[in-house]
Amino acid sequence: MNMVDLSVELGPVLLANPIVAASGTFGHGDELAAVCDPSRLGAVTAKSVAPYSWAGNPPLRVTTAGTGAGGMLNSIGLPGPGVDAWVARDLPALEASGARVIASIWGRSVDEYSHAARTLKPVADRLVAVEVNLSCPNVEGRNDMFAHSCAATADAIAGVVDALGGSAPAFAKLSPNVTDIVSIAGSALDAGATGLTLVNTVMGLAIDADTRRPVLGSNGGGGGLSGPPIKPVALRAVRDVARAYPGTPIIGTGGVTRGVDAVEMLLAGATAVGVGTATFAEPRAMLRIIDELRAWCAAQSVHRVRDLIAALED
Ligand code: RRO
Repeated sequence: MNMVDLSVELGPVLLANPIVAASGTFGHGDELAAVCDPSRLGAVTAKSVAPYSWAGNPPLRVTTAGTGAGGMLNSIGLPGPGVDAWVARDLPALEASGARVIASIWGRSVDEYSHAARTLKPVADRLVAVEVNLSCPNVEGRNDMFAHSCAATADAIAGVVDALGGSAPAFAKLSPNVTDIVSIAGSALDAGATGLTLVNTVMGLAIDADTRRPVLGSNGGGGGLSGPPIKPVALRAVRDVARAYPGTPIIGTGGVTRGVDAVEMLLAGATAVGVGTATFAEPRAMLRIIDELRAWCAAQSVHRVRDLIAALED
């Protein structure tokens, strides 16, 4: 079993294995390190930070999706310490835990994205990548996220790429809540993104029939749906984008809870695989998924996991 080479090249960076903690599901720093050893993961994506500290949304922030079929709905609302504090406190803590780190930034304007990226530039050589979160569904009063439009996506990515000045690869995190994600992905790549994270959560609503009210506490109860119900949505987005832009580094994210889910994501064209909601139910889920991925490869005589990437047949 140890003969399986799990390493993947995510753009210019070699990861020991393809399993990456998805942003927002592993804290800002080393909060989960005691239960899930970050040094055993391909990389950890920190929760998104803005140029300033931000309180996030009022409770209730997280609920089951109410589908009877698994899934989670969140309206966390981007709470965070701000990028300066993240660099000073959380990045060193993550590094001390042995994590390979992907930073994640958000903003409410192109200037704010650029500002956050400029703050990361001096520490860029300590980062695998800078993920640009263009697709949070839970910003108060905003349904027009950057990732809903080619122009806004291109403007934000161009600002970040310029601010980073080639010091770190930029990954655009895109939304599945669009008519044509291939076009949005193309805009991000044309604007200088090295890679893509596909996908963020699907916009949803949970209703409590007894109280006749939304379950979540902000934005009229709207939230982001994640977990197994969105895996087919993520696979479709990854497959379509990978076929349109072959060779693009993609972190395929959405509903991965088992090793075989990771295999499917790689076959669809992902280079690495984000795991998020599974960690909420099972904090060590990513370690199990790595073991299951290795076992699946061994059983199938796949010696190098990278040979699965975009190997989906028609
Ligand atoms: O914090 C959140 O509410 C949040 C973010 Br930043 C995101 O990107 N996706 C999501 O479902 N929730």
